[in-house]
Amino acid sequence: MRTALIAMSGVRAHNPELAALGLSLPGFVERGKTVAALPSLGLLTLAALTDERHELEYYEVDNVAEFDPLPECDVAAFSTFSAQAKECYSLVDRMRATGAITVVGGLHVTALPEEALDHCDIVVVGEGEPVWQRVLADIEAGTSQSVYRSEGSYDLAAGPIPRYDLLDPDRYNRLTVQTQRGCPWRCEFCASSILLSPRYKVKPPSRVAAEIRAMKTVWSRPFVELADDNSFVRKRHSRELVTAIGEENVRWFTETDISIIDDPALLALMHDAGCAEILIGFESPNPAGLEGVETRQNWKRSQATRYRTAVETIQEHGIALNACFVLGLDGDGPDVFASVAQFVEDTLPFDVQLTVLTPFPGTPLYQRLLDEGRILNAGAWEMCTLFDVNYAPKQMTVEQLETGLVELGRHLYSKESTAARRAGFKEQWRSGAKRRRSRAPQVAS
Ligand code: B12
Repeated sequence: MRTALIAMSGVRAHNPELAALGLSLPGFVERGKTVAALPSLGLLTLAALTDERHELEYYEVDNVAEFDPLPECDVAAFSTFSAQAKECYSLVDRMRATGAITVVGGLHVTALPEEALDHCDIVVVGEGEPVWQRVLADIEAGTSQSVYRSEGSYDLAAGPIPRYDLLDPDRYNRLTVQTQRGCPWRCEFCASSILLSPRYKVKPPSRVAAEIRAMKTVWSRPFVELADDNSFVRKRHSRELVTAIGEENVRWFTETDISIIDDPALLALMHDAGCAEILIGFESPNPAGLEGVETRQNWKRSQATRYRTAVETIQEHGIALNACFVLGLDGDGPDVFASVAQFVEDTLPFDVQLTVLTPFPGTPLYQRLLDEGRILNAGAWEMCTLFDVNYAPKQMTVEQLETGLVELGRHLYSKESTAARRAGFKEQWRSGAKRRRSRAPQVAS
């Protein structure tokens, strides 16, 4: 069967001021451009599970209206997140009209399979690997069902090596490898891999290294972005993972949580293994803002007093920190914009990521805001960009939140503020290196 794998791609922001600001501010644009240049790891993984007798083509679609001519195929398989779900459905409708069997998977339709079935023939709920071959076999036999579900118990060690060879290396400035799914924490707003795998699970480090080697056959010195939500949860595994990546001689980036500061030896190992930057969700510099964000143990609230030292502890190991803040949390009032600015200016993380609280479908946050009558436009998934406001904030107006985000962005992504953070990182790294040298045992000559 001729099979087209179609990834919805590109970045989105509907707030016109933000979109305009994105054109001029390095912080928004740099991250936007970097991220926008990523392929669909989900579809590359499924491609590797597709029997060789099926012809395979991989497409990335940023603008559905311009996606023309349509691929000629028997099966069209789509991957989308929430922000582009409606654009995806319009393309699904067009492909279905050509006679292709249409299949949709990914985080958005995992939360809302019924919605997807208004457009496609088949929806895949959850992880794709355990069901993809069955989907294709059933289509071939004419016995396909409308819904296939995986239960999240799939062993990542059993996965295939993604088909990086399908990519044109000139199109990307980095590529992704996933080392884990799920997270031990339960942040109310999280719409990431926890929707696929509630249980935290990891890929064996030797497999991660094999995937990086496969990537290197396409691109000799790739910058590797781990498509993880929280890479370093199990201590022993973390060391083995970092050592394995280090042996591949690449620069890399990942996401984790603040508990990494309890393991300076791991931070040192990460630096030596090529880790350039880590991203941590600080969410709010205010203890009140953090109240209830993590729903199991109020863990993020319990870490608030460590936020200031965390930035320095990480950066003094020569690892840049991308500190992420979620604006508009229920516990934060309009003073949060000044607090974030102050925190950043005091601590100087290399990068800052500003987003607004976003009720993604399938999250506890979405359900709570719906129950409280605070979703402004139900079903407006195009607003799920992390930059657009689609709920009534508790302690400010929608306009205050929108303006606050734009003004804080203008301030923190200015040339001056960015330069100060870059310099701060270098200074923290220098003084950390000096301190470690002075602590090293003196060897008598
Ligand atoms: C890489 C990435 C991108 C790339 C995506 C490339 C792509 N098309 O996949 C790009 C740059 C395009 C991107 C864009 C955006 N992203 Co993004 N992105 C990520 C990131 C960092 C990793 C995703 C990843 O590779 N996961 C690993 C793969 C293996 O998992 P997967 O895609 O879920 O696929 C598995 C299953 O879902 C399923 N599956 C998926 N597709 C299909 C299709 C079929 C046919 C089948 C059978 C199965 C199947 O099988 C796969 C294997 O099990 C995550 C953060 C994270 N740490 O997860 C955010 C994330 C996915 N992004 C997010 C967001 C918000 C955005 C943007 C809206 C940002 C913006 N302002 O524009 C846009 C959305 C545009 C869109 N496409 O809808 C949110 C999405 C939340 C949600 N539920 O919608 C995440 C979770 C980040 C977050 N902080 O919340 N992103």
